[in-house]
Amino acid sequence: MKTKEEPQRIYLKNYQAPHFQILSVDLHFDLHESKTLVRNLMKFETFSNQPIEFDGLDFKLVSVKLNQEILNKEDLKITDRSLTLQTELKKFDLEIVTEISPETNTSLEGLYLSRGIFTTQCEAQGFRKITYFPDRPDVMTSFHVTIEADEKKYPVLLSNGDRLALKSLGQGRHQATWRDPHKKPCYLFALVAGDLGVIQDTFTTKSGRKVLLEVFAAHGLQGKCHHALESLKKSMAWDEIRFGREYDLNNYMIVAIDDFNAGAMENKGLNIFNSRLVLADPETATDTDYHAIESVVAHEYFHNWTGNRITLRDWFQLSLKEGLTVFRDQEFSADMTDRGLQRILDVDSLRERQFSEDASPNAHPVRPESCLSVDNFFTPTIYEKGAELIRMMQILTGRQGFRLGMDHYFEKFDGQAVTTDDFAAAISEPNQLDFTQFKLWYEQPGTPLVEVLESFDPNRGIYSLTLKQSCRSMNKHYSSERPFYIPVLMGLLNQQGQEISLKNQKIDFNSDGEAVLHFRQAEQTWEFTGLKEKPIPSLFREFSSPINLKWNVSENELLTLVQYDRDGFNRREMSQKIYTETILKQIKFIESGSNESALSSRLLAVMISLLNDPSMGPGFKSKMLSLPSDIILAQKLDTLNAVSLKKARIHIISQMAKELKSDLLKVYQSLHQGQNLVEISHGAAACRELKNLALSYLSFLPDQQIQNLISDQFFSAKLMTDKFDALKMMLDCNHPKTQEALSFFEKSYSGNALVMNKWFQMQALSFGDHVKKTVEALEKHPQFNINNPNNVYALFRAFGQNLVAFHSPTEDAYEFFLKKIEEIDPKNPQVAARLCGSLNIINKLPSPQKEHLKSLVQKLLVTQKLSANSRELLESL
Ligand code: HT7
Ligand code: ZN
Repeated sequence: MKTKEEPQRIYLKNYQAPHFQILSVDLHFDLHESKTLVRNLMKFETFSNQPIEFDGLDFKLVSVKLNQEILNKEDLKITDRSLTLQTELKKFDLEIVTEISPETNTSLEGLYLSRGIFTTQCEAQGFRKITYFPDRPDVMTSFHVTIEADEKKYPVLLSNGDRLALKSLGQGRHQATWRDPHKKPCYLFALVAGDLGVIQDTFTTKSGRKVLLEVFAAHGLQGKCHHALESLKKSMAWDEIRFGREYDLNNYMIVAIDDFNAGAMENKGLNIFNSRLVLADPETATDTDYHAIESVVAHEYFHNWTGNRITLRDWFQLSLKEGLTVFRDQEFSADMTDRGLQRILDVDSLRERQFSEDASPNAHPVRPESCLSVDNFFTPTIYEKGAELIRMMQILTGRQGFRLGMDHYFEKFDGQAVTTDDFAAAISEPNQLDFTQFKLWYEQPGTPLVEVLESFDPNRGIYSLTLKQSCRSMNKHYSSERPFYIPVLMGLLNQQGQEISLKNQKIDFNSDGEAVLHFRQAEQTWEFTGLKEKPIPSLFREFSSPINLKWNVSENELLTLVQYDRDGFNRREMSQKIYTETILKQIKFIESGSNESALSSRLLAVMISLLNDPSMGPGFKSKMLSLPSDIILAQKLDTLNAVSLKKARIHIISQMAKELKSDLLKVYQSLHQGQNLVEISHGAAACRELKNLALSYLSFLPDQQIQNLISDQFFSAKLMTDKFDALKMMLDCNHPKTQEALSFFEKSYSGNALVMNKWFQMQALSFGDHVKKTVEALEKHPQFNINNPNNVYALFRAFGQNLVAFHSPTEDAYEFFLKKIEEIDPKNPQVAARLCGSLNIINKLPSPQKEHLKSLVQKLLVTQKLSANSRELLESL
C-alpha cells in the first residue's frame, strides 16, 4: 500500500543540485493499448550517500532491480508520487519495470493514445507518468530507446535521435531502436507509434550535414503538411544566418496529433505538434493559421539550441528557454513578413494576454519564486513578457552587441542546465554592461506605469521631459516597489511632424544609432536644448519596454504623431490611444444617459486620409484603422460594465461606418478581386485583412447592399479567410442569413475537426446576442468532444474570453463555466486550468457579479477535490 502524498508547494530558494549522475538510460516499451510495459535501466554514479528520490505517478510498479538483484518493495520508500532508494553503492544499475495504460490516460501527459496513435508529452512533468525517474531538467542523460508494437496497427515507430534498427519480431510484432547522441533531460523524451503518412525533404546545413526532414500526419493528410515543411526549412536557414546556429542531428521529425494540450513540443529531433499547427490548405486554413504554423514550427526548431542544447536548471527558470525562444521566433517572423507589422501583432498579443495577467491576482514574475503546479508556469508572462526582457537587452546592447552576447551564451553553456542569471551574465559580459538593476524585471511582477510630464521654456529654448514610474503588484507574495531599468527609445518631432535631430543633445545612442533614455529612477528628467518651439515627443518607439503610458496630450499632437511619426509602431500606437479614449468617453456618455457622440470630426478626417493614402500598404493601413479589442479596453476601466462596453463599440463603429461609408466601400471593392481571392501570400493576406476590416465596419449599417456583399463573399469564397471573416461578420451584426450560412458551413466541413473548431469558436466569440445559449447547444453537437483540448478551447475558453457575452449580467454564465471546469478537471487538469484564466478579471466586475463569482469559486474550492493546477489558480482569486 502506497502512502498518500499531497502536492507540495515548491520554492526556488530550496533548489539543490543533484548529488548523482545518470550516465545513460535504456528504455524498452512493449506497447499495448491497455497495458504497456516499460523497462527502464539506468546507470548511476553517486557523489554522496544521501537517498535518491525518483518521481512516479499513475502507474503500477512491477519490479525494481539493483545490479540485477530484485529489491523488495518494503526496502524502498514508496508514496503515490515518489520512490526513494537508499544505497551505499557509488556506481550501480537500477532497473525499474512499470505498467501503464495509455488508452485510459485522459490527462494527455506521459504516454497516451490519440486516435489510434501512441504519443507522449513529457514537459513539464509527464515523464513521471511513464516510469520512476528524477523528473527534473538538471538531470541530463543519454537515451537509448526500444519500441515494440503491433506491426500492422503501428508501422511507424519513432523516438529521439538516430534510428539504429527496425526489425520484425514475428507474431505480428516489430521493434525499432533509437539512440539520441545528445544528453537531455527527460522532459525532452518522445515516442510516437502509429499508422502515419509522411512527406520528406532534406536540408543541408552550412557545414554540409544533410538532414532528412519529415512531417508525419494521419494517412491522407500529407497534402496539408507542405507549409509546415517549408516553414521548417526557412527556420533552419534563418537560425544559421541570424544566430550562427546549425542543426545537430541527421533527421528532424514533426508529427501532427489531434489530442494535444498545448500547441507543440520541442522534443529533441522529434517535435510533436497539435495538428492545428501543422495541417493547412487554402480551403480550410486562414491567413492567421498559415502565419501561426510558420511561427510555431520556427519556435520549436529554435528550441533546439535555446532549450535543448542549453536547458533549464529548474522550472523557475522556464523563461530562460521560452522567453528567449519567443523572442527568436518573433524576430524570424519579422524577417519573413514585415518587421513593423510583426511588432504590432506581438505587442497586441502581449497587451491582451500578458498585461491582463499582470493586472490580475494570478500575476507572477518572469522568474517566479514558488508554485504548487509547475504546469501553471506556461503563461504569457513567462513567454511573452520574457521575450520583451530579451528585446530590452537587445536595445541596451544594440543588435551587434546582442549577437556577441548570444554567441558567448552558446559557447559558455552548451550542454548545461542553467539560469536566467547565467543568461543575463552572458549577454552583459562582452558588452561590459551592469544588468543588476535590469534583472528586477525578472523578479517583480506587474506592468510599470510611466507618467509623462512636459514643460517648455521658450526663452531658453529648453524642453524638459520628466518620466515617473510606479508599479503595483497584484500578488501579495511579491512586491514591485523598486524602480525598473526602463530603456526608452525616443525621438522628437516639430509641430509640423518633422523629426528633430538629437545629435547634439546629452542623451545616449545605442550601437544601432537609436536614441535611448536610460530611465532608472522613480522620477527622472531630461533636458533638450536649442529648440525654437515645444517639440512633440515620440516615446517608447517600437514599444521599447512593456509599460503602460500615462500621457495627457492634446488631440492635435496625437494626430500629428499618427500622421507623421517615422516610427510606424508609434503612429499606430497613437491611433490606438485616440480610439481608446474615444470609446471610453462614449462609455461615460452612455452611462450618464447622454446621446452625445465621442467621435471627433478631426479624427474622422484623419481616418479618411488614412483610408485614401496611396503610400501606405494595406497591412499597415488595417492596423492603423482597427479598434482596440475589448480585452485591451477593459484594462483601462476600473469596472467592467459589459452592456455599456457593447453599446459604446456599436455606437462608434456605426458612426464610423456612416461617415466613412463611401471610402470604406471603395477600399473593399478595390481589394475584393483578382489574386486577393485565391492567393496565399503575405501581400494578398494583408489585402484581405484590410478589405474585411472595411466590410466589418460597414456591416453595422442597416443597408441591403452591404448585407448582400457580405453574404456574396461568404457563399462564393474560395479561401477560408474570406469565408470565415464573412461568417463572423454575419454573426456579429445579426445578418438575416446567419443561420443559413452557419448550416452551410457546418455541412461543408462536417468531419473536418479543425474547421469545425473554427465554427464552434466564432459562435462562442460572437458579438451578437444569446451566446451562452448557443454555447450550451453546441456542447451537445455530435462533433464536439469534451475530452479533446482543441474542442474545449474553441468553445468554452473562447466563451470565457468573450468579455461582453461572458460578463453580461443577464447571461449568468459563471455557474455554467465553473461546472465545465469541475467536469474537465479530473480528466485533464491542464486543460481545466487553462479555462481558469478567464476569471482573472474578477476584481473589475461590478457588484453583485463579483461577489457572485467569488462565492461560486469558493464553493468549488471547498466541495471539490480539485487538481493542484486549478486549485492554485482559483485560490488566488
Ligand atoms: N515547451 C512546450 C510546452 C508544452 C507544454 C506545456 C504544458 C503542457 C503541455 C505542453 N505541451 C508543450 C511548448 C513550447 O513552448 O514550445
Ligand atoms: Zn517554447
